[in-house]
Amino acid sequence: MGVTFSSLFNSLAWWRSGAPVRILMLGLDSAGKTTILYRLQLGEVISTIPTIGFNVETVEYNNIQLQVWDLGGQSSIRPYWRCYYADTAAIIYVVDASDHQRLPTARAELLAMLSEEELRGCKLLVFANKQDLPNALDEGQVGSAIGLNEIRDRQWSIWRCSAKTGDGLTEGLDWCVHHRLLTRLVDAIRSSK
Ligand SMILES: Nc1nc2c(ncn2[C@@H]2O[C@H](COP(=O)(O)OP(=O)(O)OP(=O)(O)O)[C@@H](O)[C@H]2O)c(=O)[nH]1
Ligand SMILES: [Mg+2]
Repeated sequence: MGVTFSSLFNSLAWWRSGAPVRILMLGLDSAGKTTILYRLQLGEVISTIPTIGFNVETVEYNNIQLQVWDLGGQSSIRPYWRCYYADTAAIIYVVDASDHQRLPTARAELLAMLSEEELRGCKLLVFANKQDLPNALDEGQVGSAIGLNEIRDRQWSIWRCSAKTGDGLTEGLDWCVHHRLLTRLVDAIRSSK
């Protein structure tokens, strides 16, 4: 079928090369993005203030360098998200699963973002965060509320998590990282035909 070992090898070599994978973390203000970022990087919960601008950190995960950009989610800052879209491998969209009232806003912002040309085909990982709170909706309920089932033009997945306890975060990242590797391999196979 014309697949060369060298193309597969090159793909794996790229994966192992240490070149960071650029990931954007977006979501409404107070969804828990900065808490997740530092929980992933430091393994602990830090006390946060609303992000004005962005935080960027390199998170090493399974020997892979993820360059995670955590953008402020306040409504006045959201128009600037698009300045960061170029060269994004994956989006992590964080939703406060206990904030039922703002789910329609979370949905509108997500769908607006996904319609941007620069993010075409970009994988989408959604975290239904704050599962430690008693009124948190589960991942199925959050997914329906933000319209995930209507998304047909990209791979997506939703995971329930709590940045406070750490539950669910690595499962979500696993999905992201494995799909990235699979995509690279499929691209390598296609280009070798
Ligand atoms: N109970 C609970 N609280 C959380 C969780 N994750 C974040 N928080 C709290 O939610 C508040 C907002 O968290 P941030 O991480 O600052 O939210 P953000 O999405 O970065 O907000 P912006 O920077 O304004 O966009 C903080 O008080 C966090 O401690 C969680 O999983 N459970
Ligand atoms: Mg923040």
